[in-house]
Amino acid sequence: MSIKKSIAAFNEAKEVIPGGVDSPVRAFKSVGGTPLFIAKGEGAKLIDIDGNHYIDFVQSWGPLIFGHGDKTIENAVLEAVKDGLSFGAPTLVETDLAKDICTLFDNIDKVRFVSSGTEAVMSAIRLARGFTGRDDIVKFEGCYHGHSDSLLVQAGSGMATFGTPSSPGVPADLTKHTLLATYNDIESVKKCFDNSSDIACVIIEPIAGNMGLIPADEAFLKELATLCHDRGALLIFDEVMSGFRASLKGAQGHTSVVPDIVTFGKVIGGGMPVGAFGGRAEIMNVLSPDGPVYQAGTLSGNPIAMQAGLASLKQLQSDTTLYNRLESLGKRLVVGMQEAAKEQGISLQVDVRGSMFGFFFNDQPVKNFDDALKSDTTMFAAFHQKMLAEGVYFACSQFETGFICAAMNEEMIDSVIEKSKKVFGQLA
Ligand code: HOZ
Repeated sequence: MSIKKSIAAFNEAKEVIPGGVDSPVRAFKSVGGTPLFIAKGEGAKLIDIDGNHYIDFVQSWGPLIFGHGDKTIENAVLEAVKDGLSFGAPTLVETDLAKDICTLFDNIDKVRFVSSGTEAVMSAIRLARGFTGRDDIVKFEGCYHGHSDSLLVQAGSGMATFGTPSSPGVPADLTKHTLLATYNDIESVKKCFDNSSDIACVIIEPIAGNMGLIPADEAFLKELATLCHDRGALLIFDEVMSGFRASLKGAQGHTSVVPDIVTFGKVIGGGMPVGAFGGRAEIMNVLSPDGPVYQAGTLSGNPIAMQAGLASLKQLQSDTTLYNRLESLGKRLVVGMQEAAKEQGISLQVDVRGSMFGFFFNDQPVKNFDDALKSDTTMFAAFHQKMLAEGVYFACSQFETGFICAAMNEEMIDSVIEKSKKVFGQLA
């Protein structure tokens, strides 16, 4: 397999784009090799500019639950484009999409749209602070909530991939209100509350996807919700990744815990740049122009992105067996890979939530960031490279999640398991 054109394209990009990429994890730095430059996506497959085909388990880092080039979403976008790209004024489709979300979630009376997950979370935090009149926030080590200043502390995703605890350029003054707790460890959260009476909110990825896939335990989430409630802090579920991925109701389809605010991104835009945050009316009404908490965006609620999101959500709601199908494909994949690895004496820890899957090169259960960091990243890098050469495109970091899309089938999954058998044999 030749990737000559991708190598040349990467070198050219590096001349004019820092690191040759517009988002750091894409650079393949932790797995070695060259990022592939993509020419086209077709269903479950990616085609690079050298003409190589890959089964794509990244799916644009989550948004494409129907795979590349889904006709319904494509047509919705093409129709919308004919009427204009952006108005910076209200359109009917924003209300349609908002109604869909509010109907789906009992705890969401109102929702506001933005253009990215980062914006959604940043705004949700400001809202929680404005609503409670408090300044401190609690986040968990290894959870990633976008790249706004106060959340870039012990963050997952690219920060975990590159082993950076926090970013230069973020003044300590801006992170001094961010308290850190350990995922799945309620005592660590209690300590935060013992140390501060000024906690506005606790933000959590209830199904963590940015330190690899680590779901929160139900008992932990319940205690967390009680603690927040008792101490007058809001609980924010960051469902930018798990929203409409882990189930139609995201993590809320897997837990009885009800958060005060939920953030969305990725799937909600059907592949277009969309983020959203929503909650009870009493909280959301604090937002400007009804209330004093300011939040805005020129392209927020952009009609093309809204139509893509609406088309995506309508399809998700109409196919009642979809999530079960995707989850069984995910389980088939990780269990097959786990068995193949075991035959070669390699330990894999695996998990699946709806269409999200994860695997760690680790011989111990992974419950938090520290556990995840003990994984064998050298082995992961070798596995990643060799699977790529076999035409399988996994996320280029041990600390990211894999995604199943509706265009995949059992035959495709079985072919990947077969390829993994060959690769584990080479790695043993
Ligand atoms: N932070 C994203 C994954 N968790 C990566 C986004 C990208 O590089 O496109």
